[in-house]
Amino acid sequence: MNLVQKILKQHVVEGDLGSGQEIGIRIDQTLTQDATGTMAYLEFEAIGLPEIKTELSVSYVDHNTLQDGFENADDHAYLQSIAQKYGLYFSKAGNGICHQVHLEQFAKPGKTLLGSDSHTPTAGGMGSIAIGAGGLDVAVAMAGGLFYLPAPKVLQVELIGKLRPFVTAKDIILNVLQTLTTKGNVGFIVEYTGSGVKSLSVPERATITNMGAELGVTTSIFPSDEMTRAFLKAQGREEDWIELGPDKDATYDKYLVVDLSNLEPMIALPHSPDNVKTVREVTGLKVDQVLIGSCTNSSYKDLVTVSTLLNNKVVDPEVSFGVAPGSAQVLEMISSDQSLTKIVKAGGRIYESACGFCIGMGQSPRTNAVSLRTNNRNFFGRSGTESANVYLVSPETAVASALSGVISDPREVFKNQTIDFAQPTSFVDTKSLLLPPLSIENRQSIAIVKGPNIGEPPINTELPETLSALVALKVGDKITTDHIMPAGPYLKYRSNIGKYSEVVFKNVDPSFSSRAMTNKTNNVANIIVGGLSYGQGSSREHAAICPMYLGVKVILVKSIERIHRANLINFGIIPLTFEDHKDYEFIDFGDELFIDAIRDQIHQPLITILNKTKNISFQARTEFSEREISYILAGGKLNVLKG
Ligand code: MIC
Ligand code: SF4
Repeated sequence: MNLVQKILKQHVVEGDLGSGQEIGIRIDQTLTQDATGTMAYLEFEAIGLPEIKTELSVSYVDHNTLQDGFENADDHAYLQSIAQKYGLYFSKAGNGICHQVHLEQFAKPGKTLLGSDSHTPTAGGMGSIAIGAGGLDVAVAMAGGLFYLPAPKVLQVELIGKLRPFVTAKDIILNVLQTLTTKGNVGFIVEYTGSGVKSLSVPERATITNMGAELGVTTSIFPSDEMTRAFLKAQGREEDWIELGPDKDATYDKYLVVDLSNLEPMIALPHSPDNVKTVREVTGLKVDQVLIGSCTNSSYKDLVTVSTLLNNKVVDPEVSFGVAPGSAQVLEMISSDQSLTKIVKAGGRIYESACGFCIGMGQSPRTNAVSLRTNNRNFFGRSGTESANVYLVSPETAVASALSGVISDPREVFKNQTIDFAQPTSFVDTKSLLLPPLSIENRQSIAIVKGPNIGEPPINTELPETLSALVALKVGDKITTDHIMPAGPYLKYRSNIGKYSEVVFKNVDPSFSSRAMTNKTNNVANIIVGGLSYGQGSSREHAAICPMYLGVKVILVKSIERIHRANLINFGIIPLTFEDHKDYEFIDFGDELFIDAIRDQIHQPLITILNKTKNISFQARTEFSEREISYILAGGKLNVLKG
C-alpha cells in the first residue's frame, strides 16, 4: 500500500477505497478560520448538537483581523463564544495563520484533518491527510458526520537529488505546478516519496503541500520520518510522532520525478500560480513591492533566512518591503534572536501574524505595480489593485529583489554567501493567544454572542419539476472563486449574505448581481456558463451561497474543481458539465435554456437541455452520487440534515 491508502484504510467507514466510487471517511480533527468559520458555526448551530464530536477542533481568527468597523470584531466575539460553548480550541487574532499554527501545535501523522480553507493540506507536511472543504462539510464533520470524496487516485512525486544553495521548497512546488498546471488534477492526492524527502524539514514540506492546493488536487502528503520526529520533539510533542510511509512495493496511479539537483529559482507570473518561469528569464524587471509571509512561507526558517540575507543592508528605496510572521511563535522567536531587529533595520514593515496582504486585507500595491510575494496565489484583483501584477517567489528571491530593486536571482545577488540554518531543537511555547476548550461544567453558562451583522445561513427551495432559466453570465476558462466572490474589503460581510451577494462577480461583470436579483424577483432562474476548471482556488462556500441567494440554479461548464463543486451541491446549485465542449460556443449571454423533467433527468448520466433562443438541444453530464442527488433535490444539504 502507498501512504495515502494506509491512512485512508484506517478511516474509511463507507464505500470501498479501490472502487473509484465515493467513499465516506471519519475525520479526526477540524479547523476553521474566521472568514469561513462564522458561516460554518451558524451551520453547526443549525444542526443542533450540544458539543463537537471530533478528537480536536480549532477555530482560528486570522483572515479578517483588520477591524475596520464593528463587523469583524463581532465575528471574533461570536467565534470565541462558540468555541467556549461547544468545546473547541480558540486561536485569537494575532496568534497566527491557521495552517502555520496548526502545524506547530496540533497536526499529527496518520490523522485526518478537514478544514474550511483550501490550504488545509499544509498539514500534509506532517503526514496528515488534510483536506480543504466548504464550511458546511466541516460543520458536519464536527458533528461526527463523515466526509465524502471520490476514492482518490494517488500521484507519486519522487524527489531525488538535493537542492542547491538558494533553491528552495517553494521552487520545488512551482516546478511541479509548471508541469502539472492548475487544471486537470481533480481527484488525485499527491504523495511525495524518494531520497530527496529526507533533506526537507517539516516547514519546507509544508510549503510544498500548502501550495499543492493550487494544483487542484484533494491534498498532498509527505511520509512521517525522523525529520518529522525532530520537529515534533522541538515543539514539545514527540509523543504525537509515529513512523509512517509507503510499503516498499507500493503502487500508484501516476508518477512524476523531480530531480532537486537540477532545479533553480522559479517565479509564477501574473495571474496564475502555474504561469511559471525561471527567475533568470525575468530578471531586471523593476519591483515596487516585496512582501514576505502567508501560510506558504512564513515559518521561523523562512524569516531567519530573510534576516540573514538582509545582512545589515537596506532595501532599495523605491521598494515597499513588508514581512508578516506566520505565527506568534515565529514572531517571538525572531524577536528574541534579533532577526526581527535586522529586518526592521533593513527597512522592513512588520505586519500582524495573519493572512493580511495575501487575501487583500491591506497592503494593496500602487497602480500598475509589480508586486513580488511569497504567497501561493496571484489571481487577478486579489491584491486589491486591479492594475497590479503579482509574482510569486521564494523568500530568498524576494529578499534578493528587495535589495536590488529589480527581480533578481538570489544565486547572483548572494554569490559568495551561504546560509547555515539549523532547525531549532526547541521552539518557544507561545500560547497566550491560544485558548484551550472549557471544561464541560464551565460550558453551560456560555451565551452565544451575535452582533447585528451576523445573519442566518440562507436556505434554498426544492428543485422544481422543470427548469427554465436565463444565461445570466458567460465566462471563460480558469474562473477562480476570487472572481466569483471577491475578498479583501468585502470579507467583513461573510456573515451577511444579502450584503455580500451584491459583489458576486464584481470584477468580472459589475452588473451581474443586480441582473441576477431582478431575474429572481421575476421568478426567472439564472444559469452561469463557464469553461475549463471553473471554481479554482479557495474553499469559500460563499461562492455557492451568494449565487444561490441570487437565484442561480445551474452552473454549466466544461470542467469544475472539487471543493467548489461540493459547495454548489451542498447549497442546491446543480453543477453540469458539457458532454461536448463545442456546445459551449453555441450558447450566448441572455439565451433562455429549458430543462424538462429535471428531477427525473438528474438521475441519468446525461441531461438534455433545450436552448429555446437558438432552438437547439444539447447534452450535459450529471455524474452525481445518490447522496449528492438527495441534496440537489432537497435544495441543499442543510434541508436534508434538518429533515
Ligand atoms: C484563500 O486563500 O483564498 C482563503 C481566503 O484562505 C480561502 C478561504 C476564504 O475564502 O475564506 C481559501 O483558501 O479557502
Ligand atoms: Fe490566509 Fe493566504 Fe493562506 Fe489563504 S492563502 S489561508 S488568505 S495566508
